[in-house]
Amino acid sequence: MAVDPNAPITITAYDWVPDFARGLVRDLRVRWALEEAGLNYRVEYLPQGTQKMPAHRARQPFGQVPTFEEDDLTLFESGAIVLHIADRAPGLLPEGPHARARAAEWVFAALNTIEPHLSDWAVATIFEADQPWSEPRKPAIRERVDERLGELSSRLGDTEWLEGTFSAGDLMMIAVLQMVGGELADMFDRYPSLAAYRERGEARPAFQRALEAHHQGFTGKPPAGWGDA
Ligand SMILES: N[C@@H](CCC(=O)N[C@@H](CS)C(=O)NCC(=O)O)C(=O)O
Repeated sequence: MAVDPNAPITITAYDWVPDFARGLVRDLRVRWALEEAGLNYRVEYLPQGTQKMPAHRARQPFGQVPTFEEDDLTLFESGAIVLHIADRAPGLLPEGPHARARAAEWVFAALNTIEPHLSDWAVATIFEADQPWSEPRKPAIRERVDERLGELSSRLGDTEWLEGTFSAGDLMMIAVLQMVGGELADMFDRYPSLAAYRERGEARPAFQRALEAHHQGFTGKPPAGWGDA
């Protein structure tokens, strides 16, 4: 295990989230990058609500997780954190400036081209599911997700990783593809090479260690009033 209470790197995560969010909270991608890089880290667990308090907003202006702290460096945004980790450890960024730029390009594609549609889907089906506008929006969002996954699948083809060797770009893309579940899960039937790609990522020992540590972290209780009608 790379979780070590004396490690110089600290990340933040929640001590409790509802079941639907477990496996999806974005500390997972940071843990995965740290595991791939072989870097020990410790975790500061935030009880729900404290992410919006000044102490945490000082390191994450939007009151979210994850964050990354080491020495005098504090970072927020999972993409920036993963790229920072990748930059200092072999195995997540290939050799050579062009190859590195292409790996970074896929990190941004995951976060900026694929994830927003999956976030829209989560808003419509979970966070605002009870709002009258959500049900009518679902077909259009689903179509956009399908289009993007089809395009990604076409580019990936039968190759193992997006740019030949596993990189931070694959890590972020596969982390984002974790959001394709529930009513969207059938998309993987239409794009089997994408399903196999995600499975290849999930089979990596570093992913498995990160996922286990992610789940083990949920030792807190729901906030007062959670689940009340
Ligand atoms: N763009 C940010 C998004 C971070 C984010 O959405 N974090 C969620 C957990 S996965 C969160 O803390 N949400 C609480 C909130 O927004 O109040 C990143 O990639 O780090």
